[in-house]
Amino acid sequence: MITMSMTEAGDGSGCMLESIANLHLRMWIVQMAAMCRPDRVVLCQGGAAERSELFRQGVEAGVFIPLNPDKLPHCYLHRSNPDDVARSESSTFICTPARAIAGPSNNWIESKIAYTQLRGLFNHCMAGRTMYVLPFVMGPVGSRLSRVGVQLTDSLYVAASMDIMTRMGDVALKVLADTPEFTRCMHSVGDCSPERRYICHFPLDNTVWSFGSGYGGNALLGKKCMGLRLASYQGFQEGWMAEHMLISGVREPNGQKSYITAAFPSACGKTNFAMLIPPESYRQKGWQVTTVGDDIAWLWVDPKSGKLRAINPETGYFGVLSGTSEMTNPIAMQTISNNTIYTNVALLPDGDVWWEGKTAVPPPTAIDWQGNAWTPDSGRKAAHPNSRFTAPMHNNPILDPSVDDPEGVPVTAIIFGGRRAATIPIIYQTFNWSYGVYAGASLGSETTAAATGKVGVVRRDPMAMLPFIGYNIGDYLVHWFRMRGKMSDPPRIYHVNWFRRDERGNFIWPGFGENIRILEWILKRSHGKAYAVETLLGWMPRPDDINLEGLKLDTQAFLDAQRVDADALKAELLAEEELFLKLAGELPKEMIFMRELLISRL
Ligand code: GTP
Ligand code: SPV
Ligand code: MN
Repeated sequence: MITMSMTEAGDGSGCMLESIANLHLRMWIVQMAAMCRPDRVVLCQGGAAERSELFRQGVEAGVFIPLNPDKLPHCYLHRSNPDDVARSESSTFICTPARAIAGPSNNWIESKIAYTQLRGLFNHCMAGRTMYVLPFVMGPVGSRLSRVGVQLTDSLYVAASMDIMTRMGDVALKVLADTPEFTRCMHSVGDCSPERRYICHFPLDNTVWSFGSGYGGNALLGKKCMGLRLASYQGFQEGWMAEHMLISGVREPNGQKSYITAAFPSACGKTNFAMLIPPESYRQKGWQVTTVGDDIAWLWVDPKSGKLRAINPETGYFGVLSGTSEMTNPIAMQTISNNTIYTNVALLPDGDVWWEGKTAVPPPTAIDWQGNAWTPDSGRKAAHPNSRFTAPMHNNPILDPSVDDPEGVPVTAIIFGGRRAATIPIIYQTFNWSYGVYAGASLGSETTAAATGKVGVVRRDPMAMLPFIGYNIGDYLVHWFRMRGKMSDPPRIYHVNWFRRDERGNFIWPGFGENIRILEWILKRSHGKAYAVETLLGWMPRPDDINLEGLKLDTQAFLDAQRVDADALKAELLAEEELFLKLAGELPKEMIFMRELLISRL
């Protein structure tokens, strides 16, 4: 960590800048500092000593509350501004010279106008504050897809979080060398007011300017902004893909190891699926799941093998706490046992933390996520429903050994899934790549607390990417269809729904670790070793093809959960119009063909 005081030197000639060899970066920092006028500029170089120092400063500033060092070593609580607890999709913009590049699914501002407005907001916004310079690499060092970003921010919380989530510090300056090719990520929390919040992406300039929020996806600019919105546009231009997908490894009892990716919308189960612990009976047989990533996959086709390969560009998890427990996700519980930031959870008298779902019995007293005294009968939640952890992936006891491999992992199957109380079965396989892309593109899911707005409304969320496609959604879908042409052995594509409910409103499928039973069929199908029956929607397992042994769910109940009601499916096809109409002229013709085929089967 190198600090430069701007109040004394002020001419930008301090020792901090001299330690940055890259002149493009130096010049950019000087320009941005001249606009924001911080009192100090601090270059983060990475490493354990610097991490301790960031937290020490954060505790001093009241940004972090240290937690019980015996129960949760090196863990901290952060309380965000109560108006700043989730991604703000209405404040998120794609800024390009012409509306057509952003397409019909994004908020758009003409780029020159956006820069002008933003300069007004950023002007002198860091007076009295420190500007942290955070160079980072997304992706394993040496990978063909890895890229460097540099975030400037006035938030200590963001600096400490980026240190966990990315390969941050000197390593990035080394990879950058003297090229001008890095993503310029400009960030200030401003005054955190939602009216003055703008998360603006400039795909043509490889730039993000984010103002007015300190929350995860709005503020950790390597993640959704660079890792998905800008990367998806770069992938479109360069022939690869950036997707909202987990990546995991599965070893079968015969020793065969395969990798799968899965796209579920925000707060629909990616982290849980990526950290899946199979039930005892499966573990005894030798089933084992390992985590490569839990949120973002960058994918390309290896020209030699014709296979799709994936890397996880991140090094940490920004995961949902609500509902996370020793019962549902013991791997996450272990991962967050040390060196973790807890955001918007309840604080217990002994310096431990709590959130709804952590234990069946709530604690008798706590301080809630906003800092007020709380008891179980105070009539409100102790933790925010979108309370989150920021934890290093190397804490994960089932981390896949290839996470740092620049060559990534080969992908055998792609799974799409949403949160659907009705209509959609637990599992089906799509007939081919094109129909699989159609199934992903027409994915519907109930909205969650991960984004501000109403919760529980079904919306179309193509590939779980609706909020994250950084360019025209029509081009994005065409890109998906075209990727097939590069592959000689494409992954098989499946659709799952862990969230179907019975007439009493209970989840039918037990979910979590038991999802391995579905994964077993998926892998067998992908390797040509399992049967299926053809249905309207796709291929489905016969009742005997899914192992239900040891579950409360019997064969009939499973069949009920798999049932596709023709009327409900017709209504579903109508609901898809929401997306189709919006897309209008941009809709790829393959989408129309696939939909017509489905209608004719109906
Ligand atoms: P983001 O980080 O927002 O992208 O979310 P995510 O997709 O990683 O979702 P996550 O795994 O954090 O799960 C979100 C919520 O869904 C949690 O409350 C989980 O407990 C719940 N959940 C996850 N998997 C299952 C499942 O198989 N069945 C049921 N019923 N709930 C699940
Ligand atoms: C999501 O909302 O999909 C998340 C959390 O993973 S955030 O980083 O805020 O995007
Ligand atoms: Mn996510």
